[in-house]
Amino acid sequence: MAYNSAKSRYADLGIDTERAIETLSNKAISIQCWQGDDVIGFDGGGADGGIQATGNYPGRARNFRELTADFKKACELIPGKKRVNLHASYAVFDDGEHVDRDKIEYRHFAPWVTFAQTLGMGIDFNPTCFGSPMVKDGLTLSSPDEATRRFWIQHCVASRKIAEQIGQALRDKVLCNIWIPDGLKDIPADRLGPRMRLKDSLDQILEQKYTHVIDCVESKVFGIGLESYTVGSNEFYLGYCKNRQGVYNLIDNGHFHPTENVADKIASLLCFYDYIPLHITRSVRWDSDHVVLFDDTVKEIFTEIARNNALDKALIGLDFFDASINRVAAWVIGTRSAQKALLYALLIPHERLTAMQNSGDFTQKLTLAENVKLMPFGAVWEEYCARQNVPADNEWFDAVTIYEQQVLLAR
Ligand code: RNT
Ligand code: ZN
Repeated sequence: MAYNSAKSRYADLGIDTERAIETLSNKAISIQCWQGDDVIGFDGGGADGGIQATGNYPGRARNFRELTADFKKACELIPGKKRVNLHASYAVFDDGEHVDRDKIEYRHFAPWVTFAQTLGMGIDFNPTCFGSPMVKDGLTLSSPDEATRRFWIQHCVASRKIAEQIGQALRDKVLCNIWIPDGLKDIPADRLGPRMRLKDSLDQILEQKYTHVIDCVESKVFGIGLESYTVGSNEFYLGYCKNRQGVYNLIDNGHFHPTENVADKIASLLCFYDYIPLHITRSVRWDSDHVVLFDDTVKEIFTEIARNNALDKALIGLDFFDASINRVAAWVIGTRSAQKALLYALLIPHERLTAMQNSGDFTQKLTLAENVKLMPFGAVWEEYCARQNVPADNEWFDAVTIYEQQVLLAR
């Protein structure tokens, strides 16, 4: 059998494939609900603020029933532990009901909690500070307009409260991630003012202490139409989090200059933080949020996590939204690719390589690192999928095709 032979070849390198499979199966990946409907949500908003889903593939989910059905279908084809990552714009309203973002309550998300419970999954949460007429001149929490800023503070306060209640209901911790689009197209006259207002907004939002919420803030370098200045930059949030116990800096690998190595940032954050929330994405020329692939960037990020035994610290979420291909397939490809990259990282002989680095055996280190690349990794992945009762890589697409014909094309 291919797996047994792979197992013994990895054993020769000192790697226990059984342990890697076990570790992988216990690590939850938080799957973003917003891939299913092009970040449109249920409250009439939509994606803006410098992000964009492009394409018009048929079958977009238009409501809670459709989105959860699609999400469930994708999950049937994805091995391992999964979580549902929600945005506040996915509030489920009763017929005819509508409340503004500053007035949302737990009851609007109770159907999601029931859904997650039936799938045995946890939930993560994000206030939605975009896609709303209340965004003024592209600004939310850093707005100089006090009414605007107050609205978004209240939205984030409401979101954290909902996250706490979701956590209580699920007896679990909920990652609550604040990302704001705030920035400027052209050269700022004032860089400090917006940041001081953002700091004050965050202080107000985070004042209430919760036991079921892990708070984080997501930095960014630029967005479409916001090319010259982003208020919530990485330095801003790193500084903020360092001064504020229990608030973490979320790293989205699409939010840096293309030549920056995001994996390297993880080993810096690990010196100072006990959680490292992540958005795994794929940027093509800009923060385009293409579907995650089993590529070098993702492998390197997970390698950094695996080699530092930081799996409990890394809170892995996905962030992509592609409207040009089957959306269920996009979830499956992206999540399975991330899991592959994690398994790949778990099957690298990190201890040997580190020992070679420390003893100055750089030639041998480079040789071994190259040799690892052609190890029979695929056989271990196939074994994992089989044990998890999900289709193999060349088998799951049929299920998506049937679902597309029976469900998606009928919409
Ligand atoms: C935007 C951020 C943010 C969003 C989601 C929809 O650049 O990456 O995480 O993609 O919240
Ligand atoms: Zn993100």
